[in-house]
Amino acid sequence: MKRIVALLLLPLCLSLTVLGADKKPKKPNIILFFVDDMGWKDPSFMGSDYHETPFLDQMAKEGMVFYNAYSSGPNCAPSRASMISGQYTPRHGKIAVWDAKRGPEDKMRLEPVPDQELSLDNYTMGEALKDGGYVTGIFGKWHIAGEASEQGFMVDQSTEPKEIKFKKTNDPKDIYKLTDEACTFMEENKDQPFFLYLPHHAVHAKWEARQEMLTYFQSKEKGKLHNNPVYAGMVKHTDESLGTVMNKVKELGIEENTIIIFTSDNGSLGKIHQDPLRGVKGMLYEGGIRVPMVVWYPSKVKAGSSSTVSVVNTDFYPTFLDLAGLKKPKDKILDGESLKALFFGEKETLKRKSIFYHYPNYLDGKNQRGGRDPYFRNRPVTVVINGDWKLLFFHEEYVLDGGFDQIDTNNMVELYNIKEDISESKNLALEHKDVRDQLLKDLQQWMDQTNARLAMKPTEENYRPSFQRGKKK
Ligand SMILES: [Ca+2]
Repeated sequence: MKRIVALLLLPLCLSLTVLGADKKPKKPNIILFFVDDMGWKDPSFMGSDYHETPFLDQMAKEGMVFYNAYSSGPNCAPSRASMISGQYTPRHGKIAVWDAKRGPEDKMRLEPVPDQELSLDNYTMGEALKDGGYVTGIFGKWHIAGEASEQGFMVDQSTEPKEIKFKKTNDPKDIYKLTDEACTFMEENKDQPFFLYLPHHAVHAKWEARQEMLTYFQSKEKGKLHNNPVYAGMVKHTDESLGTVMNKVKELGIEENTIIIFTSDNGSLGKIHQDPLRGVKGMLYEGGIRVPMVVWYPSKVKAGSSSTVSVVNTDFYPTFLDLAGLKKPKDKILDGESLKALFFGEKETLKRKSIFYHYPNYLDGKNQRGGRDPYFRNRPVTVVINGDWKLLFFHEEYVLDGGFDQIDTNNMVELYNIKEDISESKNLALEHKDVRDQLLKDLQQWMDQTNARLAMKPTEENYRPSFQRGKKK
């Protein structure tokens, strides 16, 4: 009898043990595969007629594609600082790459808001995940002030672009070296939750590809949209890295509990066309900020799913906390919103109404595609995207050309319906004054909340705007 009871109890005990193990939710491994300067149309599945991205296409088939994904900035440092801190630029001050005054100074009508470094006091997503029990590692381009190891990355194998020696290594942008390091990191940490941040130096200029890849694309028929063999080669090398990472996840048997997010830090250079998008890297037009984005998490994210909700990389910080079951840090404002419910197909919208950009700086670039003027890619600007509508507010015209009172004639705003006119070809500021003025109100409220300052006359202090009649500057 005892023996029978024991035999009966044995499977019960075993199942209890299993149940017990299941009760404690396992934190998912998080892999952020972050590419530099890859445009919205660069992957095959997004419409390139020349590039080849078989692994990314496969990831898109097995995961979820975000067709309206945005970077939080039009170039490297502001986008990365905003993503890692989870905050818009006015809160952390990293608004520019190198300098807020880039380009011909005699053509700058205002003094830009000075660029600041991301403070070491800023509690980053690296620190939040580390404190939440994750092993955190970075392999590639940090490009924010200080060291990644000081901002929560326990394994810091970040490098500067100048350290890449392609001629010597035959490793374009160190893609294969970084991939190997990332795979070793996963092997070593597969039994505990890890956060793998893999910000490749690719596909940033200067373009590099191995000879055999180059030969292949040189002999391939050129597309109408894309036609550069070196760039195409570099894109394919990067795609191979993604494939290696995905295969390593499968090989380690952790694919059920690992989420991979693929995206880019900003739009592409002008030579790599992104038609129908207007503008290039460095501009706040869609070509500068719209990026490819795919989420892969086989056990939770439906294969072949997609979303047209506008998302931005500042959403990643709260998303990762949410996925990991961690609380938002106290005393820290996170500007993004968790995307977890979107990923899991539980919701189809976000609470947020708008996405904002604040770039009160000058960025050089002569006669660039889609630019507003021939001297700069960016003049001081603040932008709001609200659903189908997008408004760009230009500081120079506001400060120097009559302010809000002269709004109908001074060209201080551009308004686009980006659903109907994704090319931002028709400024509707005069046709839809109601929308224009409402968006300006939203912008002003946001600028007050974040203390976002205007670029100013050189003798004056930076201040905030007022979009009310009769309040003349
Ligand atoms: Ca970049």
